[in-house]
Amino acid sequence: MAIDPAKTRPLTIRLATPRGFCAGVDRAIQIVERAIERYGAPIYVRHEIVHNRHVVDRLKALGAVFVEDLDDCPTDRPVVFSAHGAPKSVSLEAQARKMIYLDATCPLVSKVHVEAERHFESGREIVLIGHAGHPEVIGTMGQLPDGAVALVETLADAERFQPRDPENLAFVTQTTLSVDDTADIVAALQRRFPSMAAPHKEDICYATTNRQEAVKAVAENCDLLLVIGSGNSSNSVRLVEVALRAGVPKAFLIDDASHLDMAWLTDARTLGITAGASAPEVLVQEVIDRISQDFAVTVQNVESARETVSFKLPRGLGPES
Ligand code: 10D
Ligand code: SF4
Repeated sequence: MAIDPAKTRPLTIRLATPRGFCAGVDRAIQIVERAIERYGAPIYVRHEIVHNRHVVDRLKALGAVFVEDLDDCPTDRPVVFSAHGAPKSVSLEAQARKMIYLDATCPLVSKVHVEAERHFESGREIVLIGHAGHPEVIGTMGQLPDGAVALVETLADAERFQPRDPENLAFVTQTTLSVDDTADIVAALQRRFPSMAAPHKEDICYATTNRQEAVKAVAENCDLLLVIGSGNSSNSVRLVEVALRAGVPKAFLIDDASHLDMAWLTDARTLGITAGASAPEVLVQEVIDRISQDFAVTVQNVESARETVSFKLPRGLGPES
């Protein structure tokens, strides 16, 4: 039998660690699973619990119904709010309708909500660095009255932002931003408004920071880098940008192995792989398995940080209940 030369071609896969599920995603998925166990199906979920097609499809099969608006939920079924957070008006509305609701907002997003509220109570105008239209940004802005929070998306926005009172400003950020872009935006704001109050520590969360660092660590010598994740996942999209900026010639975001174009690997010797914070690890393994059918693969685990963070489930859904 003739040997297929492609199958004997060596390919090194540099696997970024940490990658994939963060503690907030893990907790949010568990909240939906436990709610289905406890209350039975259907359970309503306001917005995709996390931005991943596979996670959403699996939970749909278990009995979750995903909606964008509380108005689309019957009042006699429990509703879960997604990990990205929701405006205050949503929980107030659920209370007014006497609905059972479970808040799967990541504790690190809730922490930003609390920070913004404290600044507001101290009379400060708040700058939120983030992406317009993203549910986390809508949720954070929605913690406070209209006009209390000004959105800054880019360095250009930071340069032209005109506060009501330059001496009475604070900033907070979306948790899943590019660490490097945000540092530039913060530097511009601090140059213009030296007294601006800042978070104690970065609002960009540990998982976002670690996944971006891990991409930088695997980038060296990579001909191509694949990020496993869905197109609406902000933190996953950022990983593609980080790879390209670190000098990887090509980087793609793919949902799963079925979206892998083997032509991308034609001249590749070294391939980087990572996964966004909402992408299940099984999808990474399936991509490696698919590539191993055509190449003599060596997998190098490149570990740049160890993660030990985990979050408790809300009362009533945890192990004590
Ligand atoms: O779009 P994204 O990166 O904010 O969300 P995703 O659901 O992909 O990942 C989890 C991140 C959350 C919930 C925001 F903190
Ligand atoms: Fe929480 Fe960070 Fe994960 Fe978002 S990416 S859910 S803030 S741990």
